[in-house]
Parts: sequence; C-alpha cells; structure tokens
Amino acid sequence: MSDKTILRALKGEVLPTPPIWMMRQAGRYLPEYRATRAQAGDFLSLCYTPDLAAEVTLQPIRRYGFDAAILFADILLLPQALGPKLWFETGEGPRMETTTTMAAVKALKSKDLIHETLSPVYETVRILSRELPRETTLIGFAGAPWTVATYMIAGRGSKDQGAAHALKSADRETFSALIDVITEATVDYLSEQVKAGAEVVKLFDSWAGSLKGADFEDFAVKPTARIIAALRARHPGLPIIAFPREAGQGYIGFARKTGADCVALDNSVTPEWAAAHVQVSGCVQGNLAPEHMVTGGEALVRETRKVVEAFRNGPHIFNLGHGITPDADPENVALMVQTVRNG
Ligand code: 1CP
Repeated sequence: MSDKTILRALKGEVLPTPPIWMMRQAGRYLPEYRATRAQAGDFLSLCYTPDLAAEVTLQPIRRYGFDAAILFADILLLPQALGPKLWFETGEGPRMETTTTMAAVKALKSKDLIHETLSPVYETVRILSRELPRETTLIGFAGAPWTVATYMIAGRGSKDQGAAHALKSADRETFSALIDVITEATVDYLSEQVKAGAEVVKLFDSWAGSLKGADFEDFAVKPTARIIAALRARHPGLPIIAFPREAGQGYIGFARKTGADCVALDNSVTPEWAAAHVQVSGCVQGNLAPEHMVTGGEALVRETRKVVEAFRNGPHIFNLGHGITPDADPENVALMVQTVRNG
C-alpha cells in the first residue's frame, strides 16, 4: 500500500493527523501566483502553458507542504474543447458561447476530438508527476455534468442557475442530451489525466445544491455514478472525490449511490452533523469556512480544531468548505496548516 497520507485516508484509514490541502490553493491570494499569471498574460494562457500551469500548482506545495497538489486548470476547459468559445471578462468571470438547442448539442465536437485542445493539460500532469515531492498526491479534476451544463447553457456564471433550470423544464430532451455529451467527454478527459499521472480525481459539482428532489438524483447523482463506474472499469482502484456542493441532506448516501471514495463537504453542514451522517459511510473532506483565511486569529485556530476534532474518529482529509478567496492572507493559511498538524 502507498504511504501517501491522502491515498491512505481515501482507502478508509483513520490517521492521527488528517492530511490537508486546500481548494484553489494555487490562486490570487499568493503573490507568486499573481507574478506567474502576469507572465502568462491571461488566465486561459496560464491554463494552456504546461510549464507555467505546473509552476503555479507547485507554488502552494513549496510554501505550505500540502499533502496534495491539484492540477491547475479550470472546469470550463472541457466544454471549450467541445467547441463553444470561452473567454474571461476581467473582474467579472467566464463567458461562453451558449448551447441551448438540440442543433447546438449535435454540433458539439465528438469526444474523440477534445484531446486536441486539452493535450497541454495532460502535459501539465506529466510535468507534475515528475516534479512533485514523493509524499505529495496529485489530484486531477473536472466539473460534474450539471455544473458544466449551467455554464454552457447560460454562457456565464449565475447565482441561481436559472437558465439551466429553465431549459431542463422546457426542453428536457435537449437538456438530457447535453448532460450525456458532457458525461461521456468527462470520462475520457479524466481518463487521460490518470494516464498522464493523476493519482486521484475530483468531480466539482459546485451548483448541485440548486437541484432538488428527483432532479438531484437524475442530474447530480446519476451522471456522477456513471462517470465513476466508467473510470473504475478503465482504472481499477482509482480513488475518486465528489463534491456535490450545498447538497444538504443529499450528502447522506451520496458516496454509496455514486461509488465515490470520499465526499467533500461545504460549510452549509456542521462537522458534527457530517461526522454522524456522512462520515459513517466513508472518507469525508472539509470543511473549514474559507472566511477564516481572511480573518485569521483565535477564531481560525478554534474553528480549525473543531473540524479536526469532529472528524477524528473516521477517515478525513482536511480542507476548506469552498475555494480560498483572493483577499485571503497567506499567513492565515500557514496558521491553519500548523494548527491541523500540531494541534
Ligand atoms: O484570474 C484568475 O487568476 C482566475 C481565477 C480562477 C482560478 C485560480 C479561475 C476562474 N479558475 C481558477 C482555477 C481553478 N478552477 C482550479 C485550479 C485548482 C485549484 O487550485 O483549486 C479549479 C479546481 C477550478 C474549478 C472551478 N472553476 C469551479 C469549481 C470549483 C468552485 O470553485 O466551485 C468553477 C465553478 C469554476 C469556474 C470558474 N473559473 C474561474 C472563476 C472565477 C469561476 C467561477 C465563475 C462563476 O461562477 O462566477
């Protein structure tokens, strides 16, 4: 068995100190990230330049010695590889050519052609698997189909995912066809990341919380389960983390229904509740509120200890409940790491 702590936790081992990494650990709160990003020019050039993408992935590992590195890329690269144009408006966020009709879904590229666009991402993974310290686990990732579809349908981020919900109600056939295209392409995309050296993969379903009732089962649980089953058939034993953000009660049984080895938790659930209802069926990841990386101090130390304590009796990977924000103080991250490791 591997001695990498993240892999041990993912296999269900209860460790005396939880392994730790952080969502968006390579990001704008780090001066060295801002410098490399300036060198790349814009965000997408950074994603598609393997040496620079590998460099920013390594920066938080050098600074904090996190137990895992997450490939630097974005969930929107896969839909871009399917054809729609993608760009980032400065200070606003992503914009994408929309896919809202059956004709547009049919016009998407075949999944065999995505690798033409995505090959630099696989090269970044290969560089990282050579350059990471031997104790650090390399995590690859993709967006889950529902979350990716919300951007493809609206052409941008939105608070309520209204455009995707509207298409789901008005034209279920088109909506389901789009989910299927993304699901199949995601399997191939993640499979290439694994072949290039990713040791774990994570599915980000950032907007899972807006799917209710049967929709949650049909569009968060089922596509995730399909991706996991297909990946496991190709890569037996591959550890997989799923993040159905803000799933609430939907977290209960999510690992069992999808086959994920670990469920990542956001801050809408308390660690005590999650230990009792989610960690009972396997490894969990999370869930310190990212705000503490901005505010720091005694509250950071107290809340960090609370998370560690609540999950102490089961397999746990320490993380934030969502990505660290650009206004965070790098010193607070160091304090969190020290508190997790030294108590
Ligand atoms: O200006 C910059 O430097 C861009 C900021 C940024 C960064 C650092 C974006 C734009 N993406 C990323 C990297 C990124 N995105 C990673 C890299 C690995 C890491 O360090 O964690 C990952 C895993 C993502 C995943 C991602 N992108 C998600 C899912 C996770 C989440 O945060 O909920 C989503 C929803 C995106 C879309 C996206 N990309 C970028 C932004 C600002 C957004 C959100 C847009 C919105 O909905 O408003």
